[in-house]
Amino acid sequence: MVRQIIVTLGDQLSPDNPALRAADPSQDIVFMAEVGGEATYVRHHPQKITLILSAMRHFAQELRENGWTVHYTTLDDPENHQSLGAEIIKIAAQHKCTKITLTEPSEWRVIDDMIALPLDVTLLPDDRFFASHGVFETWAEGRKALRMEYFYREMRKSTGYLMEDGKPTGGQWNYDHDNRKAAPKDVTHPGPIPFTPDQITRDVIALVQARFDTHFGTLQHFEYAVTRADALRALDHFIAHALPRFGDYQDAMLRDNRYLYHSVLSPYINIGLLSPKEVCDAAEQAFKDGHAPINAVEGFIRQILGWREFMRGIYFLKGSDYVQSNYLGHDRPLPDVYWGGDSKMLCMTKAVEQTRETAYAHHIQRLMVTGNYALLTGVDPHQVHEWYLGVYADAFEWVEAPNTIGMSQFADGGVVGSKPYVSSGAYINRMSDYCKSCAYKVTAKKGADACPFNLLYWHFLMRHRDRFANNPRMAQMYRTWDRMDPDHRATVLADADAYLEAEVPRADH
Ligand code: FAD
Ligand code: DLZ
Ligand code: SF4
Repeated sequence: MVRQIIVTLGDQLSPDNPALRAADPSQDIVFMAEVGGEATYVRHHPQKITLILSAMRHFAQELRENGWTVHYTTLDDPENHQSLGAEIIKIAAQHKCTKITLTEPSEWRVIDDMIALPLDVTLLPDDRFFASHGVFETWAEGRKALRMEYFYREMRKSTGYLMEDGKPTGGQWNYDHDNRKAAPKDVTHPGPIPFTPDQITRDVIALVQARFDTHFGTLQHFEYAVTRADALRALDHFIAHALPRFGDYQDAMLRDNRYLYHSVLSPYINIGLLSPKEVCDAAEQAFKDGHAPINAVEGFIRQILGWREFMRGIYFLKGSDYVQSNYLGHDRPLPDVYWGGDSKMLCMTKAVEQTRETAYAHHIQRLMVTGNYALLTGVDPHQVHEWYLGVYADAFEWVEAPNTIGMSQFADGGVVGSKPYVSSGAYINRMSDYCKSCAYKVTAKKGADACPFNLLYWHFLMRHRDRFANNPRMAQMYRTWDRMDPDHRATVLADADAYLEAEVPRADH
């Protein structure tokens, strides 16, 4: 007789996830299911689907080895209903057990589906984060603006990371001004460990190739870790080889180096193979051992303890409608370049190419290349959101949506950021080596060969002048524009209009 069914979702693969902790292997069974519905509600990248399904299979194997009874539905099971809810109902009926327990799903869509099940469902708070919903809500209450930096300081105080006698180590909360070095000539770090697929992963690759080969993304070189043991190796490798220079080159981009000093740990943290705490502990230890400098370690810990926790807090605070936000009223369709269509823009082509081949791009590529271009061209933010949610191995709505809708597209009207992240080509040129080999000229401000970012930047600022001219962080840009020669300004705006109509036409054109 089964006492309860412990549902374990594809991003809950932590041995200590709360539902497993609350269970008893002698009376309860674990239920896991590979379902087509989760791979297609947005068309996920084949490498992302492979990562999750292979990690699920390995996790189920480990649970069995540790004495659990696991009911596991594979994707190609002919009886598979291909939806989580329908599979749970089927298994509950088979075992004549109505009691279902799971760790709170990370996404509103799945929470709603689970609560709606005609069963006795218990959701346990997901304590694999530093801040509970309650901690974030209490911090946010009564504040006019929610700014990551202030939340982060509270998290530093409550966790004690990089704190000495109640003060931040080194005297500063934030060492970001040291973390904006231009791209280095030679990168000494070879990038993340390329893990060789084992038989389980090879089976999943074949399955995914057979079923999802129309999804954007290749599967030729699948190199992600799919077990906790390998994810721990990836963490050790990052700490040993990349962390010391992580800070310096955090914002840099190189056309022939996809990773620079980034960790590529987000997929593992987000599906539960690594805990954010053990990752931050390892980084702090590297500082204490004198292995990595403060700007690197503080910068890295801030991404996880600050940004990652802040984004989750915003997602749950703002509710399920947040992903529909469109403050700027942008309505152009996502252009083909995002799906690998031809483009003369080298930065876009390179960012999309590596996304297709690895399901990974680092933060500045997402924010200042693909995100910047979508924002400047006025693409419908929901389409942008669905693209990011589908194409990255680490993309789960709770973290992807505040980054895309909020930080990148300013579609939430300033909940996440105090101003839009927009830039002309000059920023990309300063931080990368893309422009040297681009068909466009980054120094040209107008005309057919002008870098599109240069035209679109001003077009964006003028389209939204009413909204941003009084923003203290943007007023200077409007003053610069107003000082320019009127004929020059008219040509820039006309060239931008022509570019938009040719490259990013509205759907009704
Ligand atoms: P590193 O640069 O090595 O950073 C270390 C860790 O910090 C990451 O592994 C991640 O866990 C955390 N982190 C860094 N920046 C952020 C951030 N802004 N928000 C939350 N966590 C952060 N991150 C996701 O995990 N999933 C997403 O779906 C996602 N979508 C994004 C969409 C857009 C438009 C943008 C601009 C950013 C998005 N990010 C997302 C944030 C960030 O780009 C990725 O976390 C990072 O690129 C992952 O690569 P990495 O592990 O090499 O990160
Ligand atoms: C993303 C994903 C995919 C592609 N497939 C599955 C799956 O087959 N089974 C599963 O349990 N989870 C999968 N996931 C992860 C879920 O979509 C994830 O749990 C939700 O996005 C967050 O609640
Ligand atoms: Fe990108 Fe413009 Fe540089 Fe070309 S010139 S790589 S389009 S920023």
